Amino acid sequence: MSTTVGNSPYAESSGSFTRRGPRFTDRIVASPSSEQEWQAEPGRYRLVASLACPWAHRSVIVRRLMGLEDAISLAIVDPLQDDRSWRFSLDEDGRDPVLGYRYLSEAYLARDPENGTENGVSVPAIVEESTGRLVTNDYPQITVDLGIEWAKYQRPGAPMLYPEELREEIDAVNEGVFHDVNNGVYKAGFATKQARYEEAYTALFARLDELDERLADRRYLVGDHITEADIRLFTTLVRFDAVYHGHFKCNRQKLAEFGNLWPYARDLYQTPGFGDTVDFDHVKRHYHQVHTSINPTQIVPLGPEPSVWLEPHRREGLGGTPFGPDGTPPEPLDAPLRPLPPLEG
Ligand SMILES: N[C@@H](CCC(=O)N[C@@H](CS)C(=O)NCC(=O)O)C(=O)O
Repeated sequence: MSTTVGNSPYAESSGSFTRRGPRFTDRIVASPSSEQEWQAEPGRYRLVASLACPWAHRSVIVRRLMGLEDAISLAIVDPLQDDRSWRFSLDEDGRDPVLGYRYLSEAYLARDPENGTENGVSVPAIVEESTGRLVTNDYPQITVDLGIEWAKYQRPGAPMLYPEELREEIDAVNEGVFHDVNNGVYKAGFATKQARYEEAYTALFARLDELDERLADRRYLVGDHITEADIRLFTTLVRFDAVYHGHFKCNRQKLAEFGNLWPYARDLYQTPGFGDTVDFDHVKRHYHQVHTSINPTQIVPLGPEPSVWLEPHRREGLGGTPFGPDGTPPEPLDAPLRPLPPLEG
């Protein structure tokens, strides 16, 4: 069994969970106009992700939906961090084959030797392959930029995930989803005061009720096609019953007990680019074995049964098309992204 981080990697105060924001907010864009903007260029960057992490998962989905696999390479870290954080221990000799690093922190320190890791070492991270320097860990901007700034290198039929005319509505939905759902489950799970937990739990389920209602007569959250809003909600929903319901005590009900959210999440799961980037082994092992303050035995639960995600969703009747009027799905993946060896012990 590997060494794990004993406590939550997040700062806590007054019983509340406080998220450390991204620190490196440079962007990769089509036409850079300042030192903080890097040129979008195939073969230049490596996306480092954990398949356990909902924030990193967003970027893995978007890279696939946009067909950027040949333009931006992908490194998958071990779901278990040690006291030096994310590491490439799934790779031969424990080193990333492109960057040559054992730890993602090396890319942060290559970018800023003094203070690179002072705000944590988080995924997703985009690293310049030739220099090994971290470019950005700004996860909300990463997905928006992969969708827009890399247009020249995207596959034919790629969707528009953040269309201009819908941005205001997408941003408004994302705002509530971020605070109450994406981050809300963490606020509930890492609370160390009863009142803080209850606040997070109440806001989470109020928001899920609202979203459930919103999805009663529309296939997607905003407009008639998949957008950033669906991706951001999906990566939390797909982890809900496997980790947040039990491990983070978000247990008023399971996702599978919501009338609309559950078929909506299955619809997305069954869409190429979504379910094929989900790995419940990575997800369950990370949360249950890394957060030893919440789960000191580090036992990883066997359930829930993943095949329920493939049950028919019957949402086609609501109209809308996943990839837009002229869009097409990405090619199927031939194999899972990074299967793990069986658990020992
Ligand atoms: N830290 C980012 C989001 C990404 C994130 O929290 N990733 C987690 C994994 S799910 C991570 O890498 N945590 C380690 C750390 O922050 O040091 C933020 O809130 O700006």
